[in-house]
Amino acid sequence: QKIVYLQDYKPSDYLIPKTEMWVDFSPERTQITTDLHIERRAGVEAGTPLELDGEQVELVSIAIGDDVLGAGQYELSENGLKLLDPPQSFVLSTVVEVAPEKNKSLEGLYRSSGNWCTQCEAEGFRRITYFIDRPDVMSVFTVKMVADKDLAPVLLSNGNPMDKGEMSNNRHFALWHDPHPKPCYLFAMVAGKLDKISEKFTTKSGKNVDLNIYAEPGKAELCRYAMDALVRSMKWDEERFGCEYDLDVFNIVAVSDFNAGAMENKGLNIFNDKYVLADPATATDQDYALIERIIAHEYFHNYTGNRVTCRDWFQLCLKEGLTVFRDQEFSSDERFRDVERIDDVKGLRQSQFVEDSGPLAHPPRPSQYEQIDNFYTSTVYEKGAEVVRMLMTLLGKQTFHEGVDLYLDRHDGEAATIEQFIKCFEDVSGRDLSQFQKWYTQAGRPRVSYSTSYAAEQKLFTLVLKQEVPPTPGDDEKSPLVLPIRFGLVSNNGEDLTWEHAEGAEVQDDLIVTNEDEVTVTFHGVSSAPVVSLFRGFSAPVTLDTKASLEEDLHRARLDSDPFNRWESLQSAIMNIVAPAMDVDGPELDIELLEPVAVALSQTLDSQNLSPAFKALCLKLPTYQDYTQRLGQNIDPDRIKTVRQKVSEVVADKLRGQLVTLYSTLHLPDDYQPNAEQSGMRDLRNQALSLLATLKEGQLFELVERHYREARNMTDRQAALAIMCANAPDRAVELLDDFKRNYTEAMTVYDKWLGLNASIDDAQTIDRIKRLMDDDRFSLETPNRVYALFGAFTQGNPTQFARADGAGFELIADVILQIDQFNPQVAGRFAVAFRIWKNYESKRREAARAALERIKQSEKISPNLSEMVNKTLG
Ligand code: BAL
Ligand code: ZN
Repeated sequence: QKIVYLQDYKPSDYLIPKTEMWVDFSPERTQITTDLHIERRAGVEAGTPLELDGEQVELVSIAIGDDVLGAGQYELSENGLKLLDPPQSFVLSTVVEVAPEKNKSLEGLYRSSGNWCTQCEAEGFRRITYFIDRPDVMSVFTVKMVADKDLAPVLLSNGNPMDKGEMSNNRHFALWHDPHPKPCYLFAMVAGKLDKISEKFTTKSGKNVDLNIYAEPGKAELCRYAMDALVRSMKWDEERFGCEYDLDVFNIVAVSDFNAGAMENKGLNIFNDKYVLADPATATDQDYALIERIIAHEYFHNYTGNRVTCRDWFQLCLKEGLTVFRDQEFSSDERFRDVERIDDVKGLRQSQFVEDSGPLAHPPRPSQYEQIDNFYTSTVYEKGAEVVRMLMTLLGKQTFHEGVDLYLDRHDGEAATIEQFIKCFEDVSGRDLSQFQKWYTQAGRPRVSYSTSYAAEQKLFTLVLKQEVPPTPGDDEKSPLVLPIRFGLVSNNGEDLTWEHAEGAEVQDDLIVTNEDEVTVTFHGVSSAPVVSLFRGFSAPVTLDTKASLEEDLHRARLDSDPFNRWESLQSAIMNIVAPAMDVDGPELDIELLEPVAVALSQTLDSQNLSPAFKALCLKLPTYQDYTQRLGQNIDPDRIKTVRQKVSEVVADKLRGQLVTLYSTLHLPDDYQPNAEQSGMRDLRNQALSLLATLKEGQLFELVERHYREARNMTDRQAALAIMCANAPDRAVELLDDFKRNYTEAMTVYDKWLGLNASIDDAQTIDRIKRLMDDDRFSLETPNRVYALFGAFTQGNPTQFARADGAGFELIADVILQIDQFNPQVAGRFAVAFRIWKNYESKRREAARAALERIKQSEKISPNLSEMVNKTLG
């Protein structure tokens, strides 16, 4: 396969400042007539050929001005067309036809539930027409859409609506013009039968904007929460980042067939409908929070991504990391900041840390790729966001915002790079950020260890910090990174101790900044021996070696003023006690050691100061993935499961009275609201029940069943089902039948039912999944069905997916191969399920290898899948 290298970047020889399209939709074929106003870039030699990208489009005619080109005047291939000696400045007119009905890859122009829609990022526009399909070629688009009035009463594209009208033969048209030059990956069209809800928004400078959210007929009312989130996002972006909306309309369309979550096309966001549609009967609190966040994320791209875009796809994290950071900040401002932070870090560890520790490790800005579709990863997104957050920590909020302002101003309307982004922060702060920039270019994360000592007489506290970045595949030489370490010195009674002065590193207020392998920081004038609290708020994405004594962990867990480290220390205390027993050759779990942890948890639950949402997080004991990360190798999922079950039982037994009281006395208002406060209360109540149910007592299962039957919202109903699936598979199967009969009319709920079925940890699950694949409403062609069923299986059911007999791996290999025939993006994404295959104990390792080899040896696998499998095999 062809590898693309960052170092080979050169600007395009030709530019397309203006693009005019005429799109004629009909059920059989869609015809696209395009006028590209092309100019040779200044300084490029005459006679330089022009190469236009084009795939799976059928060329009907081609002309330069009025001259129709004959077969000898251009070269046509599977990947595009070439003009050997084009003029300096000219209009190239093409007519092409595409077949959206047959397009199951969901890239380019396709149909979803009868409606036409597009997905162009990263390289889908070339499946609509011939173009220079790269992000640094930006064009002003005007689009005329024509369709049958009954088939497609709604016709939408980017920018502002300019005209519309009737035509002969029951047809009509709409004309759209987007005044902002944009790369073609931000192009979008939607044509079809859709209902909508509308709102008005007045920007801070008084501009009126029409907001519309479109959904399939009958579903528009389910878009109310998304609309509310959109209005709040627009306001927040003005207040926090000064970004004001810049078109007359902002449209969102929810479609039911979509590979990703959503897409930030200029003025016309297209969404996977599971991130738009919600009401209390069908969506959980978590669904609502995700909708809020993704609506915000796509909207925020209007500046960070659209107004300033990426020079090339290596810079993907320039827009994604920054925009994830912005959506995380939005959620933190709208909800509980500390709880959001913990949730985000849990997510980061669950996906990015795992990616970073395996064969697919790569930097936020990679330097080579085969298929860019495979690089929409948690490293680019979530680690990219962490790097931006570190910039803010390092420079302070005000200087950081000055840097962002400068970036958005200096590069408005341009396609930028990470270097240009960083330069803006150097310019506003006067700080040299060249070493900091390595966070973008180096894969892997530092392991930080520390030791402390205290000299009472001199009142001297000494902290020795060491960082080491372990090698990642193909990259053994690592440099130390700049670490912004928020910290505190926690006294006996939990107060943060002060110091007179510090030396050995840059220390200001509660921030240590170091860029060395090893540093000794001395604090003078510390009045008593502290317990140090490092990386408060998870101020850098590192692995902190927690060789801390249990006492230190428990001290922080009870008293740290930083909620993140309070939660972190509780988790760390449990992991330190439990992880050794999970090792294949490890000791038995000593349950006595869990006693003080249970006491700390109990005190947490009793606290009057901590929020229900925070308490709920503390009740979620370390996850399967937390332990696999800790163990690193020789993983036996059955053993991890047995030990985790034991830990839950012990803790539940010790907290039994408290949990029962909590469950029965925590009352919520009758009026369901998906806000942070109510969500936290529901979460705490459900976590209490969840922990109790691990005791596997009949009476408790009765309580779970009652919770299901009396639930007045999907959050509680789904929680009850999940608890039953995890603890009593036989009873769960009965409840799932009831759930299917009574609640799964909405496909979003049907998907929950699929996922719950796939999460059951018993030997019948693989057969159950195979039966579900034959269900009338299941289809491999709809990504949401695939994510629901197989996502829940590969991520939420490790013991069955990684069965020692290899049946789970074989099932997923079969599914990936089937999907790859029509949707390589989704197939490639699913291959990440195998990314920890080398970490299993030998039997499972060999079974996973065999499944991967089978995929690799299969005939005609896509380039997407091939890249993923080859890299995973290593
Ligand atoms: N740009 C792809 C979808 C997203 O990250 O917003
Ligand atoms: Zn994004």
